[in-house]
Amino acid sequence: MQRCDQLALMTEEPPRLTRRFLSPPMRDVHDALRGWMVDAGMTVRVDAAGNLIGRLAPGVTQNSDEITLRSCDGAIGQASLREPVLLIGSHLDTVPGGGKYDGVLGVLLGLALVEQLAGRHLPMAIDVIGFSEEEGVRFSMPYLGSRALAGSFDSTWLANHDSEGITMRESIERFGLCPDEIASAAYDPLDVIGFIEPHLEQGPVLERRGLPVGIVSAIVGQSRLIVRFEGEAGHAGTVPMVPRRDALVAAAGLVKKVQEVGRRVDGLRATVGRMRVHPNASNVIPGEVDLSIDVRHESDVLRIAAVEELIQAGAALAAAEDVRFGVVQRTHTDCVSVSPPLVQRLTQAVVASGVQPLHLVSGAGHDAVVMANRFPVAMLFVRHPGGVSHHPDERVDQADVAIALAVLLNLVDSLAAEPILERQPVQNPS
Ligand code: HGY
Ligand code: MN
Ligand code: MN
Repeated sequence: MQRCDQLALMTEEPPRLTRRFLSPPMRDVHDALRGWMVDAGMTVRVDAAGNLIGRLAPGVTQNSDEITLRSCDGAIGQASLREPVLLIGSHLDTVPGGGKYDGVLGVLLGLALVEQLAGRHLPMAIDVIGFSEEEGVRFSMPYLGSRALAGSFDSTWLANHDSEGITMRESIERFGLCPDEIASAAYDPLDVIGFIEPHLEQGPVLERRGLPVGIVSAIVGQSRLIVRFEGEAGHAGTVPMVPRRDALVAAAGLVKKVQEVGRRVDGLRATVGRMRVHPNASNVIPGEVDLSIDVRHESDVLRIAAVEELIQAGAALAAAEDVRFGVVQRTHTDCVSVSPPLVQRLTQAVVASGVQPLHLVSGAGHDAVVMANRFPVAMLFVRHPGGVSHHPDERVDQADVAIALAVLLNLVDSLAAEPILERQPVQNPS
């Protein structure tokens, strides 16, 4: 809990917690985590996508000070990765003005687990992963870290730029890493026992049920779009009201439509969270507007139908205002299934910790979404008092974190005593 407090001070815009992909405070987070991991006997590396990974080697744990950075100058020298490995972790980036547990809690639970395992003989390695990017804030593209580890990072994304015009390639190089080596960050599925992501629930279910932890049964699909309205800028005082080609008037109609569709389709979540207005001056008719649209549903069919309806509505609203309309960027992840054998073990571990097992669907996206395309995954949710997330009021109770840690210890015991032997690439349809 103290470490969560400490990492929450590492921010781009104090006192708000904002930590985007490979921003300067991410380096501070790496420094802190590296120190704790080395003290816990782990070998630490940062891969070319900026994921920080601490490895606890199989066998009796011992102190280690080996630190590697996968930089362009070839300073590698990392430990052999060809051994069965259990992956545990979550992301280190945050949304703007985020809370101090979303992501970080899962990384620190992995580290605390390793600390608890001190002196134990394990037949497998444990990698605690701090993913570099999950929220999609800096480059409007989520899951950059997990895509690298799952081997699905598309190198054309390196040309995308952030709001300051810095390309993803430049951001990686400025952090001292080599973007052309991202492909080598991927794990071989034959080595990976599974990926466990502990995470704050970010919702009210466990609190309502009076349970400290829960087991994720599926993660809903998610579509993220950026759409653009292009009208004609002009003088706010001299251009008559008719005819005007006001991009923001058309965009405002779509914001309302997103809410309407979200309310009409049972179980749908639809949000406009970001808008860019150009030239963004009070005395200029808006000439161009970009909107983000985030759409989620347990059913991929209903989600995609909603996205198509919104695109058609955008086109109609644009035509009514005589402005142009287009989809600039679109990413999808389908609803993700978790690994039945791993979830069964996790469920047994929850029961062994004295907690009634509850399975629940995650409405939030997680690194597990992408990892599930290549590896068996399971997620452990921790109760979230108040259920407010992506907000500074995010909270978690220490007693619940202690139970989550006990569950993870029970899970490792179970996997050490009786491995899940079949390790092969999994195919989720994202
Ligand atoms: O947006 C999400 O669901 C996640 O928190 N990145
Ligand atoms: Mn989040
Ligand atoms: Mn998260």
